Amino acid sequence: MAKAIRLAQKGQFTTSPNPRVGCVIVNNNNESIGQGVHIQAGTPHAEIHALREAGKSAKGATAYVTLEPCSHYGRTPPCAEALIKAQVSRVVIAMTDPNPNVSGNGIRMLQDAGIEVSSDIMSAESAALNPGFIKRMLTGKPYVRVKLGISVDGKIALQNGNSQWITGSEARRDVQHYRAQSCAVLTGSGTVKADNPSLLVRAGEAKFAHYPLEAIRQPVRVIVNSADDLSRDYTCMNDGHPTFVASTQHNADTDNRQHLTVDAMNGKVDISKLMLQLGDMQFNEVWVEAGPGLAGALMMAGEVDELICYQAPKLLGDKGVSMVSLPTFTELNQAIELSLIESRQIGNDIKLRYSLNTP
Ligand code: AOF
Ligand code: ZN
Repeated sequence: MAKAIRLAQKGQFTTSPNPRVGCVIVNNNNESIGQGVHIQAGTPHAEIHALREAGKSAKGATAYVTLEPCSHYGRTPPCAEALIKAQVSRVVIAMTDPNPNVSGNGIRMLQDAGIEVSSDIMSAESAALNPGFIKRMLTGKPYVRVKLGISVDGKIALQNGNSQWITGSEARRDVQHYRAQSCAVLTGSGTVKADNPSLLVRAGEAKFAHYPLEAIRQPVRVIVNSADDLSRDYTCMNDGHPTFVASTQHNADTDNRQHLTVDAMNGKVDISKLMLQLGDMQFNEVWVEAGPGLAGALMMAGEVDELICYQAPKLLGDKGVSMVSLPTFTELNQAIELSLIESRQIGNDIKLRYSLNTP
C-alpha cells in the first residue's frame, strides 16, 4: 500500500477534479506484477493501468488500491467490474471513496463477486493525498489553504505598503508547488490593485519532481471584487489565462471576462456562498494569497482549512500591516485556535503549517 500511495503522488498536479489514486497488483509470491497511477480525468483509473500491465497473471492476485475502486460509469467504466473480470482474488483498499456515486458500492460489488476485501489500510496516508477531493465530496466546498508571508512580528507589509520581498526566494519557490496543485488561486481586488500579481505558476522556478514542465497546469484565478470595478490593465485580467471576478452584481460596462455573481452579505461577497460555487465548479483545492481583509473574512466565516505562514527573520515594527484582520476580541476564548501540523526551515525562513479543524 505504501508503494501504491507513492505512485498516487505522481498525479499530484494533474488529476483534479478527480482524486490522486495508485494501485499495485501482487502475485501469490508477493511480487509486483502491475502498477498504475491515475493521471488525468477522462483517462483510465489506476486499477486499469495496473490490470493492463498484469495481464492474465492478475487471476488469483491481490490488488492494493489507495481508494475504493469505483462502481459507476463516469467518464470511464467501473474499476470494480474490471477487477472482477480479471478474477483477482483479493482487493486491499486504503479508504472508501467519499463520492456518493461510489461510497461502499465498489466494495459491495467486489464482495458480491466472491472477492475478499480488506479496507482501512493506511487510510490517513491515502486521505492526505486528497484533502480537496474528500472535502468537496462531503461538503460541496473546496479545501482552502491561506498563505501568508510574514515577519517575526506578524506583519505582511510596511505602513507604506512595501512588501517585496519579506520572505526569501526558497520560500517563494515552495509556494509555486501549492499554486500548481491547486485548482484555483483566490485573492482580493485590493491585492491586485496594490501588487498587480500574476498568481500563475512560475514552473521553471520550482522543482516539480518527475514532471515534464508542460504537465504543470496553471490554476484559475478568482478575484473577490464586490464592486466589480477592476480594469483590464492588471496582469491577471489580460494575460490570456482564465480569471473569474466574484462580485455581488455584474457591472455590465466591464467587458467579457468570466464572472461569478455571488449573494451579498452586508454588501460584500458572501464568502461561504462563494466557496459553494467554487465547489460546484469542481475545484478541489483553493490556494489563497490575499491581504489581511480577505484572509480575516475567510477565517471568521470558518472557511479556512489550513494556514501556511512563511516567517522571515525580520521585524517590521508596529506600524506595519498586520497579517490578518479580525474583530476586536475581548476574551481569550474568542481567539481563533490553530493546531501546528508542520514546522521547518526553508532557506532563512520558517514554514509553519496550521490546521483550523473546520467542521
Ligand atoms: C478509481 N480509481 O484511479 C480514480 C477513481 O469520471 P471518472 O470515470 O474518471 O470517475 C471519477 C470518479 O472515480 C471520481 O469522482 C472518484 O469517485 C473515482 N476516482 N476511482 O476506482 C481511480 N481516480
Ligand atoms: Zn475507477
